[in-house]
Amino acid sequence: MVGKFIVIEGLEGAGKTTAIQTVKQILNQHHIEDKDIEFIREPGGTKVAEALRNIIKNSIDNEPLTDKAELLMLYAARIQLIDNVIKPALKAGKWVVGDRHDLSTQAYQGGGRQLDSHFMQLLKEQVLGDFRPDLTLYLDIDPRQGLNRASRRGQLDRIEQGSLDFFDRIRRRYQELAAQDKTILTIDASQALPKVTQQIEQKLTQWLQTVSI
Ligand code: T5A
Repeated sequence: MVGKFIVIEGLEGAGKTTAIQTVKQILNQHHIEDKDIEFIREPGGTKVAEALRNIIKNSIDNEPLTDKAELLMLYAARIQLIDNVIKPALKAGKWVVGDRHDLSTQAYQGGGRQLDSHFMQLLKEQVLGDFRPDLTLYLDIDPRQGLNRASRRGQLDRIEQGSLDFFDRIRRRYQELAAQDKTILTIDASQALPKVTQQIEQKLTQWLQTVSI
């Protein structure tokens, strides 16, 4: 059996955590049991990657993080996770369900931080090669609505404190990339939770019919 790598993407408060539960239920309905699914999040998912997550989200002693340092830490965390967790799981026939992956970097660091596109492309190629998710569900939401939801959860972290312009650029880049890539399916995440769940169920079920399980 060959496992597949499914990723949930979107801005803060888009509903990724909730969507992952829906994905799990749909996979279970297709006889892919919990023991055959590895749930991961980025940045994070290994001891080293979780330590980097903490620095990326909070910095240390308010030391300013440069945009390039942030980018390099994200790729360091990602390759730790890919080589130590994701690839071994896929090789063992498991399914991997991820909360964010490289599309986040393209949107946040590429679109949001406006880092040099050649440098980003080179880094991506060198670190990831041709490794990519089989399917990405992109939860599209206006950052005003998403941040409003996220702020109800408590204090906003270093990245969440970015300007609305920053988040508008991220959303635009997500939308551009989703429009160019057939493996990225867009979900309208502005709707009430039952409607969002319904869209995910429908799109994922359709996709599962196209892959051999
Ligand atoms: N980052 C990450 C980068 O900059 N580059 C990268 O390459 C990567 C990988 C990670 C941070 O790192 C950045 C992006 C992030 O800033 P994180 O905590 O993993 O941080 O991700 P967040 O997006 O911050 O996680 P959130 O919890 O904010 O977002 P979720 O998971 O999308 O939202 P969720 O499901 O927890 O929902 C938030 C609230 O909204 C409610 C939920 O009940 C919850 O209370 N909600 C809804 N309410 C009404 N209607 C709906 N449809 C709702 N859906 C959810």
